[in-house]
Amino acid sequence: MLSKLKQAIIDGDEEAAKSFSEKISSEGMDPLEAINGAVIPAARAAGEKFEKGEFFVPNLLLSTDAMKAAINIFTAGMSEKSKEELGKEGTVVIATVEGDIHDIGKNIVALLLEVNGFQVHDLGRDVNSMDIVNRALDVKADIIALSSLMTTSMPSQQDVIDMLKAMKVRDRFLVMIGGGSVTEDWAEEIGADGYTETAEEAVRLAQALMKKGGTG
Ligand code: B12
Repeated sequence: MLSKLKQAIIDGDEEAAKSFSEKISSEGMDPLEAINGAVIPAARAAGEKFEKGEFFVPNLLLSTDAMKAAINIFTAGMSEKSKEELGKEGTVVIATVEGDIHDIGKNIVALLLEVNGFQVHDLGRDVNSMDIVNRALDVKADIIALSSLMTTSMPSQQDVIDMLKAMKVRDRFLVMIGGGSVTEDWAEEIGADGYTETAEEAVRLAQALMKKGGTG
């Protein structure tokens, strides 16, 4: 069933994706197992097809819709369960940085953080750096998580950190960065507190950062 869901997402068949997701949910599979087993691999496969020239933008948009529909079905069951846990682990402000509209990976990171007990303020995509800083100050975030999929938008991750420094509030926040174009070296160069390649590792990083130096 997971492979059928994966294929439906790659094909951009939203109705089939919904029906397989509902079936998987009703059979009682752990939603995270379903997301990791079908949705994330489908996102990767669609991305690879795009890079090889087998897929065009309309294909990707259909895949994205099918992906979002599946994630909505899996998270419907999770939200009730996680409500009482919400915020226990810490507060995160997450965004795709200015100049970048890619949000599939960021949405997965936000979702996994939330189901793992973080209170997540998802500001969306192409978000102005100052807006990110202001919201982090407003909600007294512990962590600022910044996603960037393009080399052209990576400097916006640096902007956020530079603004925190200029406002003399850098030490109030833990900053983690990620997204397709980001590397460990970049994280070091701009003075981020951490980087991971996958959403699952992002949760472990957030937990580790909170243990090391939660800002309260
Ligand atoms: C889907 C896609 C699109 C979709 C986006 C739909 C959406 N709502 O997101 C559409 C078609 C709209 C699109 C548009 C464009 N795209 Co595009 N797109 C992709 C594609 C194929 C897949 C990206 C994706 O979703 N991957 C799947 C997710 C799950 O992976 P992910 O984002 O990397 O996230 C994972 C990790 O990185 C991590 N993670 C993500 N965020 C964070 C944050 C933190 C804090 C942490 C710790 C971890 C973390 O966890 C996630 C899950 O494991 C990539 C190619 C690729 N293979 O990556 C190109 C790609 C990113 N796009 C690219 C480009 C150039 C564009 C356009 C400029 C194209 C154009 N000429 O118009 C526009 C962008 C306009 C803009 N201003 O942003 C280039 C970027 C090149 C570069 N390196 O700079 C790529 C690499 C394609 C290529 N090879 O040329 N794109």
